[in-house]
Amino acid sequence: MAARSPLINVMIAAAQKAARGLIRDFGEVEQLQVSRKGPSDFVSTADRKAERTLRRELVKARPNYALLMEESGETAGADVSNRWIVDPLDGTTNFLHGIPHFAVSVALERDRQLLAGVVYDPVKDEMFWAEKGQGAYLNGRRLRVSGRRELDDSLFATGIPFKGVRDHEAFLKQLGAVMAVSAGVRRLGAAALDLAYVAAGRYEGYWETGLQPWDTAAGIVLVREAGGYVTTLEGGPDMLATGSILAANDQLHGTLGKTLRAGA
Ligand code: 2AM
Ligand code: CA
Repeated sequence: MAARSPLINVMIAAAQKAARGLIRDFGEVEQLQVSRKGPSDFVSTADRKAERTLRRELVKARPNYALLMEESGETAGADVSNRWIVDPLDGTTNFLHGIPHFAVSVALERDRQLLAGVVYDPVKDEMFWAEKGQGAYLNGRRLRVSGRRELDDSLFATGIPFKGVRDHEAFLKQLGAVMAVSAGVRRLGAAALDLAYVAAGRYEGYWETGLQPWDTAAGIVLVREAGGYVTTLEGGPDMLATGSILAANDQLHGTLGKTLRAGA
């Protein structure tokens, strides 16, 4: 069993507590699917409740840290070097539709560097966690990105743009380029888990644009600590600021980037 630092223990405990509420609410969502209006108000409430739980737990453990959270935005802290970056419910559309693939994502940024990340999928009870310099883990098992080096054996994940956002034409070109040379492309709808799956060697790589910092902050630490590379689609370092992400194993990061850019 891997030794967890006090910091990781705080993050895991907070994610687990929020996830307990989400699982209860997910049971209700499955019942509400048949109503005409659907469960959307109920899901917004579940999401906000999970965020309140995370805020309470994280503030209790580290009272001075700043927070950036999906629902409530930025909260300044007396400690200017530490900031939690939190998504209480990543994969909201899945949750809303009764699809059991969503996660709680918690990252810590210190002096503007991502230091630790936890991504918890409560349905599968998969706790992904990583701390800079300490490796990435799934529950108690050390993670390593996949060793596949050929595109035609490789499975990739992405996010498909939807109504009202992003450049659909550019995405279709990227997808066309990757589907033509790979073993397949998946779209499971939770960015934090897509990154965790790259860290776990389940996918060789993942790309998406139009994301928010809380979608990717924890997952970036996971991929790096599992030996993978993370950049923007263009190969730059500003994933959180641009919302553009390209994560892959060390063998294929460059090749995936070239394939995507040639497609665009
Ligand atoms: P969410 O479930 O927390 O909204 C799906 O492609 C991924 O994009 C999910 O991780 C989703 O996070 C994220 N995403 C970011 N911005 C979004 C938006 N405006 N609408 C829907 N999904 C968004
Ligand atoms: Ca999200």
